[in-house]
Amino acid sequence: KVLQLTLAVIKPDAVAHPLMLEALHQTILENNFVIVRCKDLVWRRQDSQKFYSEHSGRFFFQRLVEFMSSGPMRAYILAREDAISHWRELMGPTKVFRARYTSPSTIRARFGLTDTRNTTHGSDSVESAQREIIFFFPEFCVEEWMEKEEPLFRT
Ligand code: DAT
Ligand code: MG
Repeated sequence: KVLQLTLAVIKPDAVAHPLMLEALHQTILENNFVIVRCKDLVWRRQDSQKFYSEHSGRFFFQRLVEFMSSGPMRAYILAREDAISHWRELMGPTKVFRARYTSPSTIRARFGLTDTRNTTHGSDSVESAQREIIFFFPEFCVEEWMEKEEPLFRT
C-alpha cells in the first residue's frame, strides 16, 4: 500500500451547519488522514463550471454550478494509505437516497440533503486528485511534497 494524497471538499450545504462541519472534520481525523492543507473559500460561478466541466450538458449541471458557488466551502489535501478510495468509501454513493438505502453509515447518507447537496467531494483517481489539488491549491506542488514529506511517513 502506498501513501496517497487526495482532495476532499466539504460543500456549502455542510459548511453552513457548524456542527456538521465539525463532525466531518472529526471524521477526517478519526480515520487517520493527515491534513496536509486546509482552507475555506467561496467559488464564483466560473470556478464551478470549470471544475465540473465534465458534467456540462447533464440535466443537473446548472443546479450543481449554482449550489457549489452558493456559499463557503472547506477544501482539504489529505494524506493516507489509499487516501483516494478510503475517502470515497467514507463519503458513500453520490446519490444521497441510494446512500441511505445501501450504506446508511456513510457521510452522504447521514448528512446529505439531495443528490446535488450531498455534503462532500472526493477525488476519484490519482489523475483527478492531482488535477483537483492544483485547482484548489495552485501553489501546492505534489511532486515536491512526495519527495520531501513522504519519507517522514515511513519512519
Ligand atoms: P461524485 O461527487 O460522487 O464524484 P459525480 O462526479 O458523478 O459524483 O457528480 C458530481 C456532483 O454532481 C455530485 O457530487 C452531485 C452532482 N450530481 C451527480 N449526479 C447527480 C444527479 N443524478 N442528480 C443531481 N445531482 C447530481
Ligand atoms: Mg466525481
